[in-house]
Amino acid sequence: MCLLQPESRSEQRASVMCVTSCAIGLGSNLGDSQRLLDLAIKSLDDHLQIEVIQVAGYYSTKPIGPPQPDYLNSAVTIATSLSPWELLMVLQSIENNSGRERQVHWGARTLDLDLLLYGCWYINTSNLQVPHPYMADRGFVLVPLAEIAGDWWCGEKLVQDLWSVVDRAGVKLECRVDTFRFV
Ligand code: A4P
Ligand code: MG
Repeated sequence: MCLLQPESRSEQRASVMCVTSCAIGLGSNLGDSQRLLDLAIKSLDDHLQIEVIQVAGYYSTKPIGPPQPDYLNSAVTIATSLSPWELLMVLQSIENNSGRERQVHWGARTLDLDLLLYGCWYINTSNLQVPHPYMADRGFVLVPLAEIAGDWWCGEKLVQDLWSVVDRAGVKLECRVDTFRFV
């Protein structure tokens, strides 16, 4: 799979010397969720300080939280020279561009982008906690993430070890993203 097209993009990124590998979780259960996930991944990759490395399959998942439609969830790994807080702002701006409204906690949404892992960093600030505080308990996060980052550390455990014990019921592969669907 090749997400990057023109060579000039690599050249533009050549000046980026200090990069960190990160994992982002994606979720959507309002609107055309498949297209919204495609667009979000493209928006990430279009950012000059972010390179999308791997894209997991898209999974339909049963909602956790108030009654609402099923979700489409996925995960990507990226390399970035942004700080965690700069990256969070980019994620929130992509969410906002999708028409995301924040009315109900854990309620239905066009797009949710969570910073799951930022290298091996532990972050516990008022607006950002990494590793994402609930990821170890969520099949909808760990099933796609284990596909592309099973050997990454999440705290003191490997992602694949968290995956092996999490409840994976209700998480069903919808499609693989072998060729990126540029929109
Ligand atoms: N924030 C803190 N740490 C992070 C982080 N690591 N990544 C803060 C992203 N944001 C982080 O998020 C609220 C605040 O969390 C942000 O302002 C940010 O400063 P939000 O996206 O505005 O609200 P939210 O998503 O409703 O809350 P929260 O607690 O992030 O919920 P989650 O954990 O994202 O869960 N069921 C299924 N099947 N699939 C899903 O994808 N998602 C949720 C939302 C619930 N149920 C789901 C799914
Ligand atoms: Mg969120």
